[in-house]
Amino acid sequence: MTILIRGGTVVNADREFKADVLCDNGKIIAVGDKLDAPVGAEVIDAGGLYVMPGGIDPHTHMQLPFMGTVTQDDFFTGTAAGLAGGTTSIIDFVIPNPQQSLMEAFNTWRGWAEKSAGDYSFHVAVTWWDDTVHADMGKLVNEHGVNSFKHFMAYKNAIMADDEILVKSFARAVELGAMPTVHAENGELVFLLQQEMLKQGKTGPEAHPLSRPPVVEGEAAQRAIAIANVINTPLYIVHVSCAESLDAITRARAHGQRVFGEVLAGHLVVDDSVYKNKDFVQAAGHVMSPPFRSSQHQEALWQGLQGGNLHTTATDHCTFCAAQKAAGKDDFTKIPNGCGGIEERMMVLWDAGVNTGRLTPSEFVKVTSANCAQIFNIYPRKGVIAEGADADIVLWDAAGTKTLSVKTQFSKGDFNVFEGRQVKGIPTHTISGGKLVFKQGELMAEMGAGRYIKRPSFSPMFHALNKMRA
Ligand code: URQ
Ligand code: ZN
Ligand code: ZN
Repeated sequence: MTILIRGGTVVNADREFKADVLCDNGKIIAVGDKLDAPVGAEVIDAGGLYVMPGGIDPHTHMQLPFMGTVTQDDFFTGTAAGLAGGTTSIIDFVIPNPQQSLMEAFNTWRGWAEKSAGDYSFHVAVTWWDDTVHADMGKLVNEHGVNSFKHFMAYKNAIMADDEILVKSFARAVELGAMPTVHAENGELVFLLQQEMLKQGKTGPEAHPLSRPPVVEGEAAQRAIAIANVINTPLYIVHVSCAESLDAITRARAHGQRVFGEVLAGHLVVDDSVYKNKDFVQAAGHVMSPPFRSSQHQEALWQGLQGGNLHTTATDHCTFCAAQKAAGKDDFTKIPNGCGGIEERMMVLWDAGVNTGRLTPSEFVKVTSANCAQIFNIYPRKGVIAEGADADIVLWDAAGTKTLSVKTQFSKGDFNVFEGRQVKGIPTHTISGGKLVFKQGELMAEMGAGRYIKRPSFSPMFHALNKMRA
């Protein structure tokens, strides 16, 4: 399929410029002035629109088995919803049960993801340790294009990685040229506080944030940063939600340590007042970890994003419906943790970021696409409008408006944490793998059209530099 995008303003992480963009056979083959339309090409008039790299969401959980149930969106519906919001690639998670072979889990998730409508890749979680885990990490990096390993420091008695696992896995990652990532909450403290809440008779969703205060996240972030420092590996901290963990990242970076931070669109604009809602469905619908925080943390997170101490935005798209959340009706610790957002992330970031002057359009591209591609080593295949890059493109109408709602979302599930939010700045067209898959509200996602994206390991130099710093 040949597509010529004519008359738009291209926005990359480094600059904005007027140019036409020609796509053929899944790739961008030309970016320039007044390009001719090849015979048979589809011409899209991009006059007055921005032409940007398709969004990359580095944190999703499609059809995740978790807390006794499975998330609503599968790899088709979840990636299709992403395309409707301008996100053309995801990095999801393979999460082996403790004692389950990493390779076996990886192959299971690969099978689930074949139905994806957009491109996908996987972080693989290290939830236990023995020599087979050590060996499987090597296979995953050297044979399967995995270059990042996740560690849940929370979720005691389930998938929590203790310090021994962190140390052994980080050391293995640095050998392999792979990036360790962490969900930074102290799982022991969360467990203690959860029991305390229940003992005090606090069983409702309002107890969820009380059982995971910011200090619990800040401690775990600092601990992971210290371990990474001693082992000399870079570190990526997912869903940074509060000033405490952001401060730990900022301090580490100020001392030259290579630590990257991810922030969720939800944590940037939704605050903890949601948990005070007397309606269980409304409050439980916002139960995710780390929880939504009080408003001063949002300001800190925006400053982190603007100041370069937070690098990517994500969603942690992990959708459960009201019936699933009701599992925790009488005990908040049993409410499946997770919220959606893959469809709304870019619109929320544009509306709350660019329209307020916090982000320029180029900085928007950095935090929704380019930085993620660079951190996870798939740039310039992804994350830029340039000759040779994948034809993953979103056309953006800065004057377009929309009210975000479960009533109009493509994502499955019966809840939307951005319900009722009116945004200005919306995608009008999404091109994925060189095909037009979304146009003026109509979604033409194709099951199975998405490809598994291999992410090469980092060069030894990357770590040699680290060692030089010691
Ligand atoms: O912790 C995560 O990232 C997964 C299990 C999704 N759930 C959540 O509450 N964030
Ligand atoms: Zn997490
Ligand atoms: Zn997650």
